[in-house]
Amino acid sequence: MKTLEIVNPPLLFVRELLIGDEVEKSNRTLADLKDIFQDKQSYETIAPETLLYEVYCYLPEKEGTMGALNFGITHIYPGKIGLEYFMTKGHFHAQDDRAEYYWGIEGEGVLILMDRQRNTWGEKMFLGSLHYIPGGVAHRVANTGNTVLSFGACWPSDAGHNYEEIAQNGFSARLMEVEGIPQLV
Ligand code: M6P
Ligand code: ZN
Repeated sequence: MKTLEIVNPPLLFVRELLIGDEVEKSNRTLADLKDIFQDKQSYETIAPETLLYEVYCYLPEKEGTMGALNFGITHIYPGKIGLEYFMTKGHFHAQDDRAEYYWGIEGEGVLILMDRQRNTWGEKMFLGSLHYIPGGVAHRVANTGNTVLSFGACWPSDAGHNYEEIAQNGFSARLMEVEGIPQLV
């Protein structure tokens, strides 16, 4: 960066799009979420390469840098496995006390939260919804609508992802379509 120079920003965040040379993209398919959904029979009827969600991330510092912040936009496609909505893997943070913000950009969904006592609850997500996720609270997002659900996230670069606990024990409730509406059961 040159002193006194005024330059273009390295990133653009326009509606649901995060654009920049250093933005990294990752995809999650149904195969990546094997064992996460309850209905194994329905799971078998859907192609394993089906795209469930995409994450666009800007990680300005090396993962693990204390004091730095990561930024991401996630797009979850609409769909269900049995009565359970397409959703993210969900995680605690590896540094358990690290917090995170999520916010809704488009579509409809539910942010599923679970604390260390395994109490699970949800917050509705929609354009303009803002969600503070305290440390020690696992978080997962489900798309409950018929269109793409996009949400933003900002989290400390030293938070890390602890997927193992969720892979082993899951959340204590699942977001299912019951009598036509999303409910935690
Ligand atoms: C948000 C952030 C990311 C996370 C992504 C997908 O963008 O929380 O850290 O990776 O959602 O969620 P998950 O990693 O649980 O699949
Ligand atoms: Zn997180």
